[in-house]
Amino acid sequence: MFDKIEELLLQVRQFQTGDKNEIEQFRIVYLGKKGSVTELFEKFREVPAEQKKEFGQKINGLKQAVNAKLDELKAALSTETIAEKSDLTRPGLPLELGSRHPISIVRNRITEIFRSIGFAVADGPEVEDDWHNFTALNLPEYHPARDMQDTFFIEQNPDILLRTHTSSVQIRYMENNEPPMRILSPGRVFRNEAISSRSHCIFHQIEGLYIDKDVSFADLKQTIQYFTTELFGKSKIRMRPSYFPFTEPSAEVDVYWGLNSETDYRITKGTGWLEILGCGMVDPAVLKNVNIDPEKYSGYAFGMGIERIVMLLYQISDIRLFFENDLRTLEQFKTL
Ligand code: 2U9
Repeated sequence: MFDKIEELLLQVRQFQTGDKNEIEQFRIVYLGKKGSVTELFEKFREVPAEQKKEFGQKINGLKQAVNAKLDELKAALSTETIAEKSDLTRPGLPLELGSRHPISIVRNRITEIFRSIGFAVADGPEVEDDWHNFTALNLPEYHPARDMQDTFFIEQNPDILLRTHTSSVQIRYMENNEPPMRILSPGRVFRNEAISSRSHCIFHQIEGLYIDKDVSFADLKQTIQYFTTELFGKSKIRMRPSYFPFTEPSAEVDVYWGLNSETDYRITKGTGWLEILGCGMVDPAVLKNVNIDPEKYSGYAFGMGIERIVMLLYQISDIRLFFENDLRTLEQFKTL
């Protein structure tokens, strides 16, 4: 009996194959229901008591040798098949090329236009305090923007909030720099508004600010006209009087889009004119708040919503598409 085990052990150790079926056959011959190792385990009962210990150790050793051989053969088999099936000289899978978000495409185009006439890009925090978002900008205590209805407050007394415009960036910049300055502040802003096809609680703005000696409304108008010509290829603009707490005088700017197509009629409501931004001369009270002498310096500022311009340029009818991150929408901007 012990000789038989030794013989089997030798056979197991010497067994070699690279064939999947033969490996399975090998397993059945030793460990199957009628396999030799299984049969030896069944004989254990008949073994005299004084030999039980040695016999037990031997058959366990044999079983381990079979399992070790099976592992060895299977491992060799899988490395062999990987090597056989792969052509290691083939190039890897191509990486899918992503695309810029339409908001980023248009933001970059706008910043490039202003960069070409000397504006630098300034950045600031999205979580702001009351001073930089409201008080320094001459927004009075009773202004509706200061209401819970319109602003997302994070803390109250002292008030910490999500900025409602990027004007706070310009306040920070003016506090830390000396005129002359020409800056552009693109960024995300937050307003507590109901979400619909044309309004969203998060959107993007670009604001511009120029402070120097003798800056006039004529400078503002020329700059805006240069901008609309570069961005839309349209140089006919008009300015309508308006009101903002931080500019005086203030104006809204319309671009003459024309009435050459049905789309032109639809988007301009039959007038040919499209409102694209707000602007004005920086209010002297704002300059005082950041320790710039309004007797010595003057400046202009303007602001626009990026979504509105993207929707115009690409004829997108629902603002929510910008925030859903649906690849079917975003992929359409791949080549832009
Ligand atoms: C400072 C002083 C003045 C920025 C300005 C506008 C007019 C304006 C709106 C356009 C659409 C906001 O996104 S929108 O809803 N903005 O009409 N913004 S003047 O004036 C400033 C900014 C900073 C220190």
